[in-house]
Amino acid sequence: MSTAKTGSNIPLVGVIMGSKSDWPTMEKAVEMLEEFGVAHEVKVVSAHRTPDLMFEYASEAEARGLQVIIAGAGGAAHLPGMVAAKTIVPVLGVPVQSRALSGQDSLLSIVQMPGGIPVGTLAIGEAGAKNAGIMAAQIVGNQNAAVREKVRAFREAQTQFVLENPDPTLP
Ligand code: RP5
Repeated sequence: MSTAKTGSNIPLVGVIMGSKSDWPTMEKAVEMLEEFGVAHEVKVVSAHRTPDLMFEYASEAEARGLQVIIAGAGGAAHLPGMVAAKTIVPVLGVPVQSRALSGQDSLLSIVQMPGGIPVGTLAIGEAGAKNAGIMAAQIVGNQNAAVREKVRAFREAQTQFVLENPDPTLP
């Protein structure tokens, strides 16, 4: 499997997306994983164009040691739900903003899972991708103190920045 890996460790988080065109959105998730030092891999896996690869990826995820899968897709966004159907590794779904319907289609495709097969669905677009990266780090951080403390520091710095910049009229 030609999976792009970052870092030398075995990946704990798999970041997959339906198309290369999803990368400008999904890289926001990867930026957060890199900030928190979470070993991860990145790959295009399409529910519609490479269905066998999608099944293989999902089927092997647990044995390969993945703790979270972040799956982004747009339009008729079946990737997160279908991956979730083939693994018990938690799946976070990112609705990519589509051209035709601004991501409303992506959101509804991902969020409306039938009871029994959960997908943790984030917001449409870059905010959702960023939050998926943070949430994946929080899940990994349950068992990894170094990651947990990096998430805590990020949250504290974010709070401090707002408190130190209360005047909205200043540049
Ligand atoms: C989905 O179709 C992908 O996730 C992407 O968001 C959308 C459009 O894909 P491209 O036509 O740009 O490859 O499967």
